[in-house]
Amino acid sequence: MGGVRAKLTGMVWLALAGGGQERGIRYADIAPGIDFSYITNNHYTGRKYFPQPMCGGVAVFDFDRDGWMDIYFTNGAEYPQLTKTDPAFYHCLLRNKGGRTFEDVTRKAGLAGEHLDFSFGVAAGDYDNDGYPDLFIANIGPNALFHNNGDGTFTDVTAGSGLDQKPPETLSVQGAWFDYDSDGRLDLVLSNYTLWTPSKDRRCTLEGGVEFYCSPRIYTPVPHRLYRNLGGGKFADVTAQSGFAKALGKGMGIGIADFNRDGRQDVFIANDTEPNFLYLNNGDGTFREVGLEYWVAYNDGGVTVSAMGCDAKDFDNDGWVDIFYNNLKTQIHALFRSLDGQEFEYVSGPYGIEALSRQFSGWSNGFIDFDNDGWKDIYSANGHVDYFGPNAEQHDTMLRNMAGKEFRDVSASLGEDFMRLGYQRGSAFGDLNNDGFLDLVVTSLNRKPRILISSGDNSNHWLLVETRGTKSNRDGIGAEVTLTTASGRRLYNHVTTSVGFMSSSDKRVHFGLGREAAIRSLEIRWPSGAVQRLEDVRPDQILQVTEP
Ligand SMILES: [Ca+2]
Ligand SMILES: [Ca+2]
Ligand SMILES: [Ca+2]
Ligand SMILES: [Ca+2]
Repeated sequence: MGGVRAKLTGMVWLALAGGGQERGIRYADIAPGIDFSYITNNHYTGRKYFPQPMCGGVAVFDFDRDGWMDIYFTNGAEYPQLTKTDPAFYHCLLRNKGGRTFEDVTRKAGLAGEHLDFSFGVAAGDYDNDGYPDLFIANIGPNALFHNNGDGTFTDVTAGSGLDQKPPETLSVQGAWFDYDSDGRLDLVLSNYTLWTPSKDRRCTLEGGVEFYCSPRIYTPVPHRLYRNLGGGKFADVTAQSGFAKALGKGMGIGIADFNRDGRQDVFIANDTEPNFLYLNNGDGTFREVGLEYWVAYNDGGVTVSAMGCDAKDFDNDGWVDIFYNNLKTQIHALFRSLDGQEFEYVSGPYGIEALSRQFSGWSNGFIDFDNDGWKDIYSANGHVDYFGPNAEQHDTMLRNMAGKEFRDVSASLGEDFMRLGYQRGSAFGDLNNDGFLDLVVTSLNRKPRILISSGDNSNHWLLVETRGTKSNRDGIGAEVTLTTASGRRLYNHVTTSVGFMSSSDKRVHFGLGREAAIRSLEIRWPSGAVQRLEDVRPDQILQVTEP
């Protein structure tokens, strides 16, 4: 018997190895070993205020430019006055001291956010091109821009910047940095949700007076906003003249990409209970919203769903950027495959997403190649909106991309720390220990966040590309990178920090190379239009590339 089992085990191992299934990746949560007090605190009391389920934004970014990605968390506030009356509502900055140890430097950095109200998304981007990444934070009331002073401290420079301007009572969820007019300065697109104040909050109750979170459908949609970076720390609200004012939505995640490959940066915004928007950049300062004609406004049933976070990357390696967004349970997470940038096909059914996502309520997410096989997988941070019934607490999911043909759920193989049940919300991706394998940072309502380090080392090769723009914005946001392996396999990715929901990820462009140990060429198309070609790049390194 024992011999038979051993033989079978050996055969299974060989079969898996032959099929490209590498030694298993597992994630270990290192947060319990780090001295920090941050807990995602949405002030849950049973009196259910509408924005409360959205709490715990995350940014993975290298604020001190020492080459190690740091972590920033946003936090809630006390209802109904919306003040951070207690340090339990403060934000948190963790400085990465070499990949495994982190130090809480929130106070030193001036990033506790004690003067803000209930905060949602955070977006990292170097808006003034001084080399140090800055932070934009979306809030219920006034939003906030924090300038990175380059000495470990940040200053709130919102007042007078123009980003302090938004229509009264507008609840903002997420900002995203991108350079829509290619002038080398990062502009900001802002997803807004609705008009809301505590005094306008509607109460929804079950028999016996128990409250539940009301459907967003009872709240009014609003336009998303576009702010043009004028330089000198000033931004102009160009929502009306850009065409953004025409479409009213309830914005959640923002995906930045050049969907039709005309050299201009476009914007996808997932809307909750409203049609999704795809804004194509006309190149003259205006956008046209084409969600309907490009087939991304609705799911395949032609109905609106509770679209949450989103990501825009090329998952099937055909060079065209695809779209994913997650959804509440029973509503199916949505995968849209780009058909040569002309329209999108809803492929959740044929790719297996429909069956695998039905029982999950997803918030943040991302196309990440967690196993470095060259195919971007789909991660989703899960947990229901409300606290009732079975399956309210959920675990995250990792859907493995099987050679661009279908997805398979490999969550259980990633270990107990990955499978922890909770009300997961924000997530950001990045290589925290610089081993070439992407790590995850995930918030969960009223819990300490998880900092999940990948075990890596499955023998697959990789490359991280760190772009530095000169004519283009210094971050290189919007740069498209095409990697061709020695065998001729072509892989596509682009620079963006806007991934998932309320979150901002490592801006370095990640490639998994599978078993291939040689790269024939790397082509970078910069936002300025410059095209740079590098030959014979060594894999398994963090490659810094400066725009010529
Ligand atoms: Ca750092
Ligand atoms: Ca594609
Ligand atoms: Ca993969
Ligand atoms: Ca790593």
